[in-house]
Amino acid sequence: MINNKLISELALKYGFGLVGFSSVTLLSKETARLKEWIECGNHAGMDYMERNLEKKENIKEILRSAESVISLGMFYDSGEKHEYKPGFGKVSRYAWGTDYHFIMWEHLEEMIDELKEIDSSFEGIFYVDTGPVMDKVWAVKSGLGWQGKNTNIINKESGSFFFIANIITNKKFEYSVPSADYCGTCRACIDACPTNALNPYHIDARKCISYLTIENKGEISKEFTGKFENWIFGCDICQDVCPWNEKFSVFTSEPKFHSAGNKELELKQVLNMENDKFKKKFEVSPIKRSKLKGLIRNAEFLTIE
Ligand code: B12
Ligand code: SF4
Ligand code: SF4
Repeated sequence: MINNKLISELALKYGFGLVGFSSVTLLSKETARLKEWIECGNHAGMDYMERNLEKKENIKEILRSAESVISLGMFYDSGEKHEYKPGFGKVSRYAWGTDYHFIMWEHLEEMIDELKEIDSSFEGIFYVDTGPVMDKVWAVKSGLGWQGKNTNIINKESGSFFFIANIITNKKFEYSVPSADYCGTCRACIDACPTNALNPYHIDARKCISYLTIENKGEISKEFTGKFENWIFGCDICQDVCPWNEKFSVFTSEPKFHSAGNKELELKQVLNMENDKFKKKFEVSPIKRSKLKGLIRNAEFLTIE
């Protein structure tokens, strides 16, 4: 029988260290905030954020029979640290190994196949990052953690270095209790952000190094010169300074998240890289997303800093 216990066992078996359950509801308040965030231009050039708002609000538009959302978290902190090497740019830890989408999709497919074998009436559609689902909102509803002032989801026992997957399903469960907010008076993330992208519980992607080095298709504005703290792809500052990560970060059990030699990239090597070499080196890495053109732009920006 499909119940909380079985799902929790399977989640662990397939590498998800966090699991929680929420009942399907309309996300009217959250999508109103999302709309406002977009209307103020905070999504920068991420036009895809404007699409499918109706599905984000009502996930029954994705699965008519939806009753619950199973939220899952997969840890990716390998325990390794950045090294400070002159002439090298730092890569965000989420991109040190294999692209998390590939790893999580594979495990989710296997998990859903197993659930369908146990009960052929089980319906489940999963999303990780891409897709018309507000991953963080469901993770909070399912009790995986609270949304911190740095806007990431933080778990009191394990920090925030985990990716989120959500399975929309037709089955009912006992539902989780959302976590309290444990940010308190802390504002370490806000004070540490070198580009002032954060206000409590609010991010302006136009100023976020993660956006500027990954999603951004254009140039990097000169206003950020000298402020990148050597990040060439993504940024971990607002999570690295968070006391919940400093004290409680749980290390990943997935060897593919360990560094594949991509923790720091040599700027000279990036600037002289040919497309064939780029494609080969980053074939299964999240770094592929910026394309060679974007990575070279980032390296050039760091060399003028
Ligand atoms: C767009 C996007 C980005 C953008 C915008 C970041 C953001 N905070 O949204 C950019 C490119 C900057 C980005 C960066 C990163 N991302 Co990203 N990103 C997404 C994506 C695709 C959509 C998120 C979204 O809807 N944003 C829109 C805004 C409106 O959402 P929001 O900031 O959460 O806004 C809410 C709050 O402001 C809240 N709110 C408003 N007022 C108040 C008041 C209070 C008191 C509270 C509590 C809340 C609150 O309401 C809003 C709506 O719910 C999700 C995947 C997905 N499909 O959901 C991944 C996702 C959020 N990213 C993720 C990751 C890992 C990252 C990076 C760490 C990668 C990196 N190292 O470079 C950074 C972190 C930067 C940061 N500080 O957030 C993970 C986060 C996992 C986690 N544990 O939280 C996700 C969930 C992907 C995944 N499936 O694992 N990302
Ligand atoms: S990821 Fe970096 S730039 Fe973006 S909000 Fe966090 S500290 Fe600021
Ligand atoms: S650094 Fe402090 S304020 Fe920021 S998310 Fe962590 S606990 Fe919250």
